[in-house]
Amino acid sequence: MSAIRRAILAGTLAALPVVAAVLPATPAHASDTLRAHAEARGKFIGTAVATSQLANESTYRTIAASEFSQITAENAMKWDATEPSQNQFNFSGADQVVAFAEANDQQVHGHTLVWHSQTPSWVQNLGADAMRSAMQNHIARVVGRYASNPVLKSWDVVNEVFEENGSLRNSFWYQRLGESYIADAFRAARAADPDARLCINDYNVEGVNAKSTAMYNLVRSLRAQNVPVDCVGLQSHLAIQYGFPNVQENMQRFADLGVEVRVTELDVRMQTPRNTTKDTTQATYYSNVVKACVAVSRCSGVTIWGFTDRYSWVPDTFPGEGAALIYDENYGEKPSYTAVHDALAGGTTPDDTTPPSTPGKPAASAITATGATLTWTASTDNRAVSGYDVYRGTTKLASSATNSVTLTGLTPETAYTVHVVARDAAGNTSANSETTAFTTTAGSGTGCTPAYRVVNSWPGGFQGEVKITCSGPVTSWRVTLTYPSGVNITQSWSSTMSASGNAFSFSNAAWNGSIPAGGSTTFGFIGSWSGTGTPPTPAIS
Ligand code: 9MR
Repeated sequence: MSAIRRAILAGTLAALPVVAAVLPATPAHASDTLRAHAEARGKFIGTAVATSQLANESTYRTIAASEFSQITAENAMKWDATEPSQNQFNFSGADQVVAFAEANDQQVHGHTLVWHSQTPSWVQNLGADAMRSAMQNHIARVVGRYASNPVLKSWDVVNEVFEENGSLRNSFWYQRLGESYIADAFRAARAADPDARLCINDYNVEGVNAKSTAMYNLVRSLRAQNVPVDCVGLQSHLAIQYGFPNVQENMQRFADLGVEVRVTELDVRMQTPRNTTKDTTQATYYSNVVKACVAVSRCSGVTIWGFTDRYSWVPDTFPGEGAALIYDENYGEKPSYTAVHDALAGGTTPDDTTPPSTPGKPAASAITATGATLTWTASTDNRAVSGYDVYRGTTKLASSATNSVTLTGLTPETAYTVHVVARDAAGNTSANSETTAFTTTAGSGTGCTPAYRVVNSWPGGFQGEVKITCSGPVTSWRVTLTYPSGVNITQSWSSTMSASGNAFSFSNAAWNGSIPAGGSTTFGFIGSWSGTGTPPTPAIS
């Protein structure tokens, strides 16, 4: 136990000297603080801080100062705090955080300049040109204020710019200014402080998924255009009930773009109340995030979003959930504290060497020309199953955090024999599940594009046509038209038709299955429907 922790328990905090003075020189000792171990590894360990607790609670202050080498203002640097009315700046909270860091030899991470939330309505109501100017002015003033201060050398320039599916968030910024506001914000921040590391920050981007891939693509494209994006912030608001994402793999792909990666807002919530099992799982999550950062050299550190369960955003936002931090409500260290400590110290807990149990044999359903859904009985693990990988032989087809996955991008009319492997956060993998075989249905053919048109229509009926054009040669094809209800295809030519509900599938006739590279063929049909006017348009697959 460290001197600081002993002092906290003994109630002798006031007697402690300024924290920087008690930090040991590297190498750190097993009993040292989180920050001592992090510093020995060249990483930071951070916490979000709230200004009212910094001002009013000495235990809070002492832990924030002694255990962490980096702090982030939980709210005090957001737009509603720093510029509540246009050009009326208020830096009282922000200055308080910076002064605390200066006094305790800490770094500050600036959070955040451009966000759709906690931004006053006066900004949201501006027209495009005025909004762009207000954004640039805000960045110039806020970043500019601390540009010469060596403790504040990184900023979340834009925060949460993506929707969950990876498209750009339809925020007022995007609606008024389009995508360009992102590049403009980074350029303004660079101009205001050429030495600060400039980050794009988001949640649900910890593992490899659609949203993190969109972020990856945006960072790559911005950097290719010389937009100054230096760093990617992975917020990491995790929950033990949702499984552990493939954090290290994701961090590494960003690192391979040449950007700094940082965990900016780590917490691991659970359904309350706590129990030993949940605490143990939570500790594993904390440990694995820290270990991933330790393993990826471009990961600069991990910031936890607060440190005590006494103060956390989680219960207000997710009723029934909480206990997400590493100290309990009375500032007692939880197993997650030990996990972070040991992960930074190099691991004094025995490594987890127990693999998950073998997953059940996958069942295939919803098989199409290019996809299928697999579902299997979940594995169990001594700690927690962090995810599953689906293989065809030795080729990994997909990964999933749950016991189900939808495969995409398969080849039509092809037999697949697949198995599933479970893994845990320590990287242990289960034995292979039993294999399952399925065959994809016929598609329109590799590289073929069907073009649909209505040739002619009359009240209650129409004549349709599909022209299939292929970039590569095919020997068979199939096109499915799925209409809204009320449409019936009564007759077709140059194809063989089968119907299933409102889905009408057209396969090649014996004589027109072969289409050469660059060639095309056309089939037609007569439809009836109950409405009037323009015939309904089908979905084409
Ligand atoms: O923890 C912050 C909480 O006190 C605020 O009420 C809330 C307002 O939106 O923001 C919380 O912090 C968020 C952070 O700024 C951005 N990422 C998500 C965090 C948790 O909601």
